[in-house]
Amino acid sequence: MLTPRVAAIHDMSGFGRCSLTVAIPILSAMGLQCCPLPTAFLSTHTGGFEGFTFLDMTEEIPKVAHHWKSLDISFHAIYSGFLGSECQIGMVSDFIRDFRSPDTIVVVDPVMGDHGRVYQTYTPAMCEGTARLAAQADVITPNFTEAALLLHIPYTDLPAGESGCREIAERLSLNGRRSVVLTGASAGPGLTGAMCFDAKTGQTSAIQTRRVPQEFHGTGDVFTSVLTGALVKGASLPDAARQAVDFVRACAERTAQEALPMREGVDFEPLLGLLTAKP
Ligand code: PXL
Repeated sequence: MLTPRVAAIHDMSGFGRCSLTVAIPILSAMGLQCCPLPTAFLSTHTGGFEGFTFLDMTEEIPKVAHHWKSLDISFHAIYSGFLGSECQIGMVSDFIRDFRSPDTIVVVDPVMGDHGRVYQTYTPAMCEGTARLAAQADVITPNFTEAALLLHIPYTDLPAGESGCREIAERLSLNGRRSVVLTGASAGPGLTGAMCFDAKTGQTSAIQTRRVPQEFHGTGDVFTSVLTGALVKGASLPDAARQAVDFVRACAERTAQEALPMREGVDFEPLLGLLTAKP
């Protein structure tokens, strides 16, 4: 059987564990072929480091897409995340149009910010573009900051509690046409996880775990990489979210125990075996 392929369109940050340095090992550990299409090369990610380098790779994107098309390569999933410039968003949108087949799962992580703040390199025009790109997705995985931006409401006005999370996930579904996995969603005290609206079943479900009382950088990328891998392997949306929630929790627990600096991301490498074992 052909090992399923995932086109992963993200930046490559040399240090700090996020985007491609997370997606490649996780998808590989899950038995999938990750085909990276880097949007930019940075020395570190932008969350917590000063003076990072940023090599914009916008011009490479259509060239890579053209070459892949000439080779007639198809993908079981297209997974996009952090993008380097406004013009890249249109290119990713073209990539989805050109490479999507009826069986392709398109996962757009609408990366724009966290903790109520927009990332340093994301302009208002990029946030608008991200919302347009997300409209092409089968599945989106916003955190609360990104949900507020997509819904055009202030972060502090988001509805609260489990019913609030349900409402957010459902309101983001474009009238039930796309699946939504709202990350960092808590259904009660001491809990965290995801709230999933599944466009295939029309059901909304909370996937929860005990919260590790600390913040970590890059958990969104770990989460969406596992979710994408599990969906490609045929899991339902709630089952894929369960695998992602459990893996992020294991990583967070280990990173907290080791007392590692938040900006270095989660210490996931020693835990990759948890993913290889899954069917
Ligand atoms: O984890 C999202 C992300 C990806 N890539 C870069 C980032 C961030 C978040 O800060 O800075 C470069």
